[in-house]
Amino acid sequence: MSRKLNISGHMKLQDYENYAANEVKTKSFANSTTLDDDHLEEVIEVVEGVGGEVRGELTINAQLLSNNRIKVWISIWLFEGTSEATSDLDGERHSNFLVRAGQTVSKTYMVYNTAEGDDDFVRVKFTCKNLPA
Ligand SMILES: [Ca+2]
Ligand SMILES: [Ca+2]
Ligand SMILES: [Ca+2]
Repeated sequence: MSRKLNISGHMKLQDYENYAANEVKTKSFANSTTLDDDHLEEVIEVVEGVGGEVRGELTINAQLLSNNRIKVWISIWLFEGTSEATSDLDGERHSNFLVRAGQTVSKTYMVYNTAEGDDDFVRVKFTCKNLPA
């Protein structure tokens, strides 16, 4: 059992500002790997900061299952505080989905600053392809 997994997308971050323009940044990511019995699982981590106050962290975990299916788990965390290195977690999202053999699945996830209710956000858009190896 062997499949090729292509993942590509981007993370868009916004640092909301009261009296100035909001600060935004986009970080792209792409990963191509072969999943097989020796390499059943692939982990992608993306970390980016914006505006001196906001940091987005993304983890994608993809695992090869029976019948050439690939299960994808995604976690997104939004930190906001007095620096981009803050440990103040203000929003998070966790989800998972299945990509069957030959399928292409596109997803968009929004994470807002739910702790403080302002317009900071981390938006992750990406596409997963489960291809023959
Ligand atoms: Ca701000
Ligand atoms: Ca700022
Ligand atoms: Ca905060």
